[in-house]
Amino acid sequence: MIAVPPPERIEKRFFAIANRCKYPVMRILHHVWLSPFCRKARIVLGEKKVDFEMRVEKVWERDEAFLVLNPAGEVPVMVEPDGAVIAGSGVICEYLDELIAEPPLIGEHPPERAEVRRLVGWFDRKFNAEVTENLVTEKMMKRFLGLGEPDSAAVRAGHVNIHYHLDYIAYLLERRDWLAGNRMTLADIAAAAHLSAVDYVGDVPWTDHAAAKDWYARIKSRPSFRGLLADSIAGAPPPKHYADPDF
Ligand SMILES: N[C@@H](CCC(=O)N[C@@H](CS)C(=O)NCC(=O)O)C(=O)O
Repeated sequence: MIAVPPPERIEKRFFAIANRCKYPVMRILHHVWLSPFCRKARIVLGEKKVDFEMRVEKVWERDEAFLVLNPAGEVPVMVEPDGAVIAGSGVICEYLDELIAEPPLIGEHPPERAEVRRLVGWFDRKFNAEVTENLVTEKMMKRFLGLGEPDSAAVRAGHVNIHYHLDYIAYLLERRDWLAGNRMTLADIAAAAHLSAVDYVGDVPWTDHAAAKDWYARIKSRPSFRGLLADSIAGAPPPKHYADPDF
């Protein structure tokens, strides 16, 4: 007699096959070059040892198919092999940390998790507004989008502000091995994602900030960072030291 699987198993298998036809098998990360938020998601995917493909999304074109994925019109957006859409860097990183246990990137205990999230917010909001926007967005995004010359007052502000942030990194590292505690977490990844974008435009004053430089060298040497270091935008390559482990 032929053993017939129970209906719920047939149903599961049917959906697995149907999904395979309908959706790509690989995880896809929609991104734009030099976005610190996309870089943060890329490093987390690397730390979790997850294979993924990257698709450049011209967010400024407001493509309808992309707006269906994320009505906010922002990258990063991750599409899972089963078609599930995860939008926003914070959501993607939390989702991956819940989905794949090792290595834990948001900490184990509530106080540790609170400190990781405080620092992720620090870099994604404060550093972004005071440094990344003033240097990377002004210099690169404006150029690519044909929005004119960088605002020199904004660029000057970015050059001044970055020193305070590198000092703050040194202050934290006098007390801990990594930014949020004694292991590497999403706080380090968020900070490094922003700094790597600023480093791409050659605007991180590493020589004045030895402690921050040593910490960045540790992150830079991780396999999860390799993809970022290989980035080279046509017509705007990074400075030589960008990919160099002994920068
Ligand atoms: N809070 C969002 C911010 C993402 C974000 O600002 N993405 C920018 C690129 S760096 C974007 O897609 N901007 C397109 C737009 O605002 O139209 C996140 O963490 O993912």
